[in-house]
Amino acid sequence: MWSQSWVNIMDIVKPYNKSSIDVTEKMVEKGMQPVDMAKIAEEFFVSLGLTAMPSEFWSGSVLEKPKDREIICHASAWDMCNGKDFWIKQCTRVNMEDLVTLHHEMGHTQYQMQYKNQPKIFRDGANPGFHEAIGDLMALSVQTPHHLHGIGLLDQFEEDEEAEINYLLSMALEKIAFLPFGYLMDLWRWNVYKNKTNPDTYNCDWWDLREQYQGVSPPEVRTEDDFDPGSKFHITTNSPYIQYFVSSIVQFQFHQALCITADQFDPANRVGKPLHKCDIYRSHAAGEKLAKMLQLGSSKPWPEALEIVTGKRQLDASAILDYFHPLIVWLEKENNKTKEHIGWVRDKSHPPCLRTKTKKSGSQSNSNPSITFILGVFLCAVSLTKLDFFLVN
Ligand code: X8Z
Ligand code: ZN
Repeated sequence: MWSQSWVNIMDIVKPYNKSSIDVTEKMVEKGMQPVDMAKIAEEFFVSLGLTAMPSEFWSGSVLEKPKDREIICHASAWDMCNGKDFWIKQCTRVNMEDLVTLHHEMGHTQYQMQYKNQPKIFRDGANPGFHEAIGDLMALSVQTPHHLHGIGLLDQFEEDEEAEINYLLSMALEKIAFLPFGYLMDLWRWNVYKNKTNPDTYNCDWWDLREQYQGVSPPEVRTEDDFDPGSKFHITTNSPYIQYFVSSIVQFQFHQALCITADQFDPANRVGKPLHKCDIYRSHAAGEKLAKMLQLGSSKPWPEALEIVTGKRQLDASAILDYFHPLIVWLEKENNKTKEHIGWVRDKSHPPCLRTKTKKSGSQSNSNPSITFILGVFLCAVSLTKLDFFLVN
């Protein structure tokens, strides 16, 4: 709905006809349950020498959508701050997307458990982007075809160049397509706070950013009667979003550094040991480094935490470029061949959003004023009669 992930168009844009790297079918075929998916995620953390989920995690977490009540299904991780109760809440569906989300949530839990001995004030991520990055970092290894095969979720997979491009393209539809969205969410919100955008232009300003950064337009014309940013959980719950943008950068820095530690990536031999094939599974050396950073919580400035894992103190997007290098080369070649236009232009004859408002805002937006008045008089009369009755009795 928000075009924050484009991986669902993989079927249409897949360059080569190779076996699927989506393991959803296999998960269903195996009769996998949400708890089994959580065990897969836990096992990965444990393989690095990190902490297993405590019994309180298994008894306190909500891993499935309750049948008897409504809950907010947006996945979240909870530190109850007693050093024991670490829970997640996820209405897990049995599919690959939710398997990745389970790793994401458990990344929060692992971080919370690692810094539990810090004073309360430091029990947080080195910065919010670090907190969002840990589970995704695990998923970068777990999603590799080689790893999925190893844990019995992928029967066969090809290892030729075409299969690699397919894989990298699906990862790019997830990770690269997210970047403009991760950026514009808070850009829009900060514009609200700065009064650069106001209630009369909330929706069209949103669609301007969507078009400018993501290159998307709505399937039907929107107006100021609509409030599309409000469809996003983080807008209505006032949850900051820029951390997901930071996470998208820093998780590749962590991945690159830990892959070198695990001897799974060799910067001097990118063909033999490329970054996108790296799987840090079972590397205690990588786990030790990561744990050292996680245990700091927010007790040190984030560049210091970053330095422990990467040896660098700055956010740096070159690790993403490293990861996607073969795809970049391939895309440049293909786009040259097809003379593809790089970018997008607004179709001026079809504006995505009209800066008009037909409905009045407020609870009585559509009501007739005279009916409202008569109703008001009637309700007043009723309450006065009741008051009279009460006083008399
Ligand atoms: O909100 C989340 C997590 C919980 S922290 C499920 N994410 C963002 C989103 O869903 O919009 C993870 C990716 C981005
Ligand atoms: Zn998160």
